[in-house]
Amino acid sequence: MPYVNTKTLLDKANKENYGIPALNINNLEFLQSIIDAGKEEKSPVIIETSEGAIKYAGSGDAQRGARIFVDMVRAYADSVDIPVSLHLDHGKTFVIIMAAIKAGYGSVMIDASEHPFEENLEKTRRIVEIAHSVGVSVEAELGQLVGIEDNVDVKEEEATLVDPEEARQFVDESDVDFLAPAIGTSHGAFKFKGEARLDFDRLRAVKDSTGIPLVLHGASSVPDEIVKLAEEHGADFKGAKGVPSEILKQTVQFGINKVNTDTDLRMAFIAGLRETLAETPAEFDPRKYFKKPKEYVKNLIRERMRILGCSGKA
Ligand code: TD4
Ligand code: CA
Ligand code: ZN
Repeated sequence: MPYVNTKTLLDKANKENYGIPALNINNLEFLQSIIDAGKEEKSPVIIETSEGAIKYAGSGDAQRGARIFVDMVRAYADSVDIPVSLHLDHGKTFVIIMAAIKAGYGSVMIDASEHPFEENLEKTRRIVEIAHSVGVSVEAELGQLVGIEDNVDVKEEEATLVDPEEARQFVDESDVDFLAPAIGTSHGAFKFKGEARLDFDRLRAVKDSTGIPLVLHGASSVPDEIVKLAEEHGADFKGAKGVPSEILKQTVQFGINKVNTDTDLRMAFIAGLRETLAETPAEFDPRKYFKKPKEYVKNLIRERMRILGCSGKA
């Protein structure tokens, strides 16, 4: 099936109330695992790459990196009967956002959330105008990604999380397609010191005030069994903690449609790789020692697709 615009997938998910994982890649192997998971679950697939991934793939040349990802993802999309889209994650650099649009990404994120509201709005508007003129959809972010700490005073916390009234104004005035509201998640494998907690009331208010597809960043679960498996083979992930599946499910109920996931894929891959290297010390063919890591990544994604409700939605 086709290589599609991310908006097609997210508008449907918004209407039918399910989430789709947006899965980060840096190379071929993770893409293969994702496509296989989507095929087996009959799920739509959103692939995303960071600016760092684009530079990595292009050996420093963003135009080349963006083209490599578009070609690779398109070639896979053409060969399967599930819809596949490609998105630029956390675009901050005008030149890289333009490289992605020019290369053929279906959507881009403009992440200007560290700037004051007006400046974020202005930068987002500028990208929306360019992107929409060539049929590319746009994600923006409001608030800062930080975990909700029990001992932080409320004022400080409110300053970093999204303001639902600002969200309404931001969406109205920017014409952005998807919004990432900060509700207490953070990137990486160490999200919470105490119990995992997100601001659901705030999420619901943002959904009410905007109505558009919402994005959860920092959505990895960091499953215990993956951490354990990796640690059995030499990894040290002490204190690793993610967003439990039950909470992910609730965020979808309250309006999240795009669920950004990178850490979990990295963790599943390294667990499989460590296991393989420990068990087959004589192996040096990458196609063989990547087999189990790829399978672990695929299985993790399949489970996530079922949790978010996008299985069978292709
Ligand atoms: O936006 N993301 C993915 C972040 C990718 C970072 O890539 P670089 O290392 O190249 O900068 C997420 O929100 C995923 O969050 P997660 O919970 O998986 O860490
Ligand atoms: Ca940001
Ligand atoms: Zn993110």
